Amino acid sequence: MTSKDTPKKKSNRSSIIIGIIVLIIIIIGAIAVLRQPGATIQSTNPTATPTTNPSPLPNSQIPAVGASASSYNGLTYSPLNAIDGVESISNYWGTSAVSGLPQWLKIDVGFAAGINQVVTHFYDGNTRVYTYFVEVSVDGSLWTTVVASKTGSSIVTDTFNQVTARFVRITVTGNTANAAAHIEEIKIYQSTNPTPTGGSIVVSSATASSFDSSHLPNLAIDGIESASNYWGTNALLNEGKIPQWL
Ligand SMILES: [Ca+2]
Repeated sequence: MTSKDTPKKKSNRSSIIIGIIVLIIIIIGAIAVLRQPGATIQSTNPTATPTTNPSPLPNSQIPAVGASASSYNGLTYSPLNAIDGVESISNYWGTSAVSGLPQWLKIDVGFAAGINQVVTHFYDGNTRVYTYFVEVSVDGSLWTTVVASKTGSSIVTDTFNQVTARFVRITVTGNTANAAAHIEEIKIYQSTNPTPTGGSIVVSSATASSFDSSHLPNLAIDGIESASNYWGTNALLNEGKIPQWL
């Protein structure tokens, strides 16, 4: 005779089966939760920390020690207003429209400095476009153009190859509002990231046995190669005859 399970054995087996089913449901439920889009799953491959290229250092400003101009419309619009650090439509160098254009503003930084950038804040109380060019000079008499004639409004940044100069002169030749020049502030900078090329080295000054007043020694190292920009001696003077050294 086949023995039949007692009711107690049946009950135990049912409990085990129910327990297994509940466990399976719990496991399936857990997997379903982990597969939800919002579930947090620890990555075994964390994203690498992004690296950024270091930004180049900003150019450093060379303080101006003096300013003069071809003209100005009374002391209220003195050239010194362009270097007083105040950038405001009520504080600027300004000429009279009666005087017309062109008009220039000359900035003196006090020594022959390396200059590679000029930032000009033109009067911008209303819409207007100025036409201008920028020159530099070591001695205030011989000028070299570093920014050819162009147009600009409000704040304009002009960057060029670094040159040695003491003076910066900006000449305003046009203004779409009236025939006058107005500059709230002008700032002069030198590069803090010199990039010599071709294996050359940067030299900061030059001296010579003698020189003509228009052809100073520093003109031989200012980076400008031009028939009007050179060190030269005066052959008409005994001290200027060869031999000469630089
Ligand atoms: Ca000012």
